[in-house]
Order: sequence, then structure tokens, then C-alpha cells
Amino acid sequence: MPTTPSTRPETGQEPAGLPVHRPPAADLARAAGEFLAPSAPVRLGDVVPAPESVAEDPAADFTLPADAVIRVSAGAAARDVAGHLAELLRPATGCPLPVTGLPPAGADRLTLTLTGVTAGAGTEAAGDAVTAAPATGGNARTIAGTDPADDLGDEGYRLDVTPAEVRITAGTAAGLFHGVQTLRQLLPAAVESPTPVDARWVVPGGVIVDRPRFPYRGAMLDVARHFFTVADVLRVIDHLARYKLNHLHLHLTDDQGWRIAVDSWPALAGVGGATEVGGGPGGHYTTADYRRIVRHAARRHVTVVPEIDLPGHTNSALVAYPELAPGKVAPPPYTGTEVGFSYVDPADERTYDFVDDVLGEVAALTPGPWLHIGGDEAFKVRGAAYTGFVERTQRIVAATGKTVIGWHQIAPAAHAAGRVLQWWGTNGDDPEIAESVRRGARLILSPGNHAYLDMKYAPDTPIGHDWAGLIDVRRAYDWDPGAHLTGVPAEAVLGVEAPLWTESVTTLAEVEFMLFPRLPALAELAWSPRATHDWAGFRDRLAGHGPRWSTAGITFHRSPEVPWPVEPTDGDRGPSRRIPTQPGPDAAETPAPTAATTDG
Ligand code: TNX
Repeated sequence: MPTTPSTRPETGQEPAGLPVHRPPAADLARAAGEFLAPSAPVRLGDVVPAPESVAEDPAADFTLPADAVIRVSAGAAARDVAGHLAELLRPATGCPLPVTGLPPAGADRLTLTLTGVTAGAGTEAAGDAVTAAPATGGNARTIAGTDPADDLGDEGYRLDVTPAEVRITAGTAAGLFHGVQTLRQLLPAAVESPTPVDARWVVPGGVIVDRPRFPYRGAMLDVARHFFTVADVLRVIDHLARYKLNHLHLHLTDDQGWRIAVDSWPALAGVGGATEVGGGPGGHYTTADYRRIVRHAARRHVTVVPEIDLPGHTNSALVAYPELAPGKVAPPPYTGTEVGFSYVDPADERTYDFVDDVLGEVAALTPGPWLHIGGDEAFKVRGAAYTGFVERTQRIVAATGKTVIGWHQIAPAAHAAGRVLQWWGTNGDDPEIAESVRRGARLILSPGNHAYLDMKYAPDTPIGHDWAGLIDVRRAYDWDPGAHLTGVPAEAVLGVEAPLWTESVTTLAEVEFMLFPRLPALAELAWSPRATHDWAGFRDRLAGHGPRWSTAGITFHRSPEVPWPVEPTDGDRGPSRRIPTQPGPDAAETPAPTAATTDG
């Protein structure tokens, strides 16, 4: 049921229901005329990805008071999550939201509460009163213990909303962080505003207990075909974190550009990084840039998976170091979009020095456990030359202490301990993959016809490909990662990843346009129990995210399949809105799809 839209308080009087005390920032914003109409109330189950269990209690809504505080159990990681929550809520609410500690407690539960100072009597003892459900053991355990889902695992959380407080309990900081993302979605859409907004910050009452279905939930950004700045990548990480995705795969190298500085082979980035599809300037990340990306991701419990694509997709490396090329002649730089023509010479020992140095440096810069070696579309390295190269590269990865991931084309190479194949096929009947799984491989599923975010939504989508078909939101949503491949049990599936190749994607707005609203669909497949799978319910929950994205300035595709609420400001949010859903008079403003620049 929609709330009555409130009006801007011209007279300085508070609209009914707002807290009387208002911090100075909110006053300033009122004076500046910043205002958004409140959106429809959120229900406890209106969360994407769908939580494992939801028990609504309409009598237990929590209203954020202006003097709210965040109390968090001891430990730097938990405190950091509390700081993150404060950073998320301060801009729109204008509340100062100080973060304070809970008294020390044992170590098996972390707790974060959002409550008013007065809710617990406003004294030091009040803090203790809140912590009568201490961070660990004691009541917190009892609360979780009242539910059969006591084991929240590595990433699960429990959220309790009562009139007195919002409490998030988890076994890990990652779980606490995911709980914070849920809480964010339970507040009105105006919480996404970068400036203070007059709203009643109500959180619907009840209990959520939630855990992921799959441990690997990711998206890939191809920064090689078109280069994207550090700021762009950080924003994409924020988008992942909202939907509880925990891996960002960076496709760092390809024919059109080499994007990561390698000290021992400086021309890779210096020369190989200076190109991109369509002839633009390209670019690369310095080691400091890459560290910044990794740090930003880590704070959001996102693991960066770096990919160095080998032995094919290497034209940019060959331009920089002709000694790696078969025939030792540098090819011209490549700015088109063909694939499969380039490769490093698998018969030359110098190639393995290169692989060893590059993977060693990238591994040393990367805190996460994975190294992705590509392996796709090396059409000119066949048979034993290909499998021999992959097997040797797998050993080089193992020597760095990382676990190897490769596109599923590496399947014919011998198994390596723990190895993961990223499957991007379009036909789930793939006996070679099933056989690799029997030999011990685990799978990341990126089916081209469901998860490839570079596919167009519809024939008139202004950017993107269609070789794997059109992927509207329903197509992105309607498949089951646990049963997609014949002969592959759900236990062999590590998770789901949505790749965004960027041959035709040139700006951050275009990246967002291709991610939203499909990324949340794939996030739900990766996180939510299969029992929650329901297109109609998903579509309705997703619709409520449109106003959130608009308020946050995120570009998205207004898929006709989703019942988006009407937004008064639609189409009027500045440069991020330049992508037309339908080609029309504005189409000229959108950079031409780079298909026009292929075959360079
Ligand atoms: C196939 S998927 C590729 C990429 C292209 C993509 C375009 C895969 C491992 N290789 O090189 O960018 O198609 O959709």
C-alpha cells in the first residue's frame, strides 16, 4: 500500500511523524530544497536476492531515530562493517550515527545493532542492556539457537527487527556485511540519496535468517577491450556488494590491451596497454591502482580474481614483446573485435619465463586464492601443444600458492588440484565437462545464453551482441545452476558468474545499463535457496529497486517485463541517462556500437 506523499516543509514545520530533533545537515538540505517523495513501504520479504527465511512481524517495525547509534562487537573487521553501515546511512538520513563498541565477549558470534540512544536508557549501562544479547555466546546464541538455522556458516547472518532496535548477528564479518546490505534494502528507497532527505526511516519488523546457496557469486568486467578507470571499477564493486556477490573477475589482458603493470616486463602495460577496441587511448592499472581496487573490494567482502588470458588473446603482449610471438615478429596493434588469431609461442622457453614472471607478480599483488589463466579460443594452438601449455601453466599457478581457474576450454588438459573450470557454453549437454568434474574439477557457471551480460536484452538494445541469443531479465533468471549441466551434481558447482565483455561497452553508464537489472537476477540464482525461485515474485521485488537505482544515479534498462513504479524524475538524471532503451531521436548521443569498428 503506498504511503501518502508528503509535501516539502516550506514553513519549517516538521511533517507529521518525523523525529523532532533534526541534525544540521538535514536542515541544510531542506534549505537547499533537496527532497524526494517517499516510496511505497518496504516489506520484510522485499529483498534481492531472496533470503532463506523471512518471518514478518508487522507489529515490530523499527523507526530510525535521529540520535541512532550503531553498536558493534569487538574486532576490527566487525567495526569496519559498522563503519560501512554508517557511511551508507549518513548521507540520506543526515543522522550522525556514531559507531560505538559493545563490551568484549567471546568470539563465535558478531553482533551489530542499530538503535536509539534512548532506546536502551542512554547510559553506559544502556550499552550493556543492548549487549544483554552479547556479541557471542549468551543471548545471541540463544536467539540463533531458537531457529533451526543456527549455523550461519561463512557468510550467513540473522537480522532481527523490533521497535527497539535492528540487530544483525553473524559468525563472520562477511555475514555481518551481507546483513547490512539487507538492512539497506529494507529502508525506503530514499536511503540511496547522496544528500539528506525528509523521510521516515522505517524498517519492517520481523526476523530474517539467511545464507548463500553457492560460495562463489561473481561478475566479470572486461577491462581489456575497453579500459575502465579505477573509479569505475570501484563503483562496479559497490554494485556487486549490494547484491551479495563476493567475487569480481577482472579480465585484465586481451588482444586489444594489457591492463596491469608488470615490473619485470614493463612494456606489457607501457606499450600493450596503449590501445583498445575502436582506437581509443586504452590505459592500464599501476600496481598501486590494482592494490586500491583489491582493498576497496576486500572492505566489501569481494575477492578480486585476476585473469591473464593465455595462450591466445595475447596480441597486446606480442606487440610489446615480439620475442613471445611465433616467428618473433611483432604483429600490428589490434583494435577490432575478432578472436582466436593470436598466441604466445608454446614451443619457446622464453614464453614460460614470461608466464612465470607475470603470474608470479599478479599472484603477489592479489590477496585472494584464485588466478584465472583464460585458455579460451586459442584456435591456433592445438592438441598436445595446447594441453602441454595449459598443464605447465597450471603448475606455475600452483607454485604461486593460488588455485587455478580457466575457461572450460582447458578441460582436456590434465586435472590440477582444486582446479575450477568456468563454463560458458550454451548447451548443458557437455560430456567433456562432466568428465572433468569426475576427475575433480569444480565449476563456475556462466552459460552464454543466460549469464552473458554483453548480450542484448532485445533486438533494439543499442549496444551488445546476440551470438548467444537475446537475454532479457527472465532469461537471465530462469535456469537452475544446480541442475544446468547433464551429469554434473550441484555439489560440483562452486557458483555462478555473470561476465560483461566490453567490445561494445565504452562507458560506466553503459556498463551499468548492461548490469542492471540482470545482475540482481543472477545474484539471486547464486545466493537464494532454490525453493524461493519464482519469476513473478522476483519481478515484483526487483521493481522496487528501480527507484533505488534512480536515486543512486545508477543507469539501468527499464525492461518491459518488470512492473517498475512510476518515478517523477525518470529520464532526467543527467549524463548517466544517455542510453535510450529504444533507439530514437537521442540515439545519436549514444556512442555507436563498436561493432562498426571491427576488423581493424
Ligand atoms: C567469447 S567467452 C569470448 C570473449 C568475447 C565474448 C563476446 C570467452 C571465454 N571468450 O573473448 O569477448 O565471446 O561475447
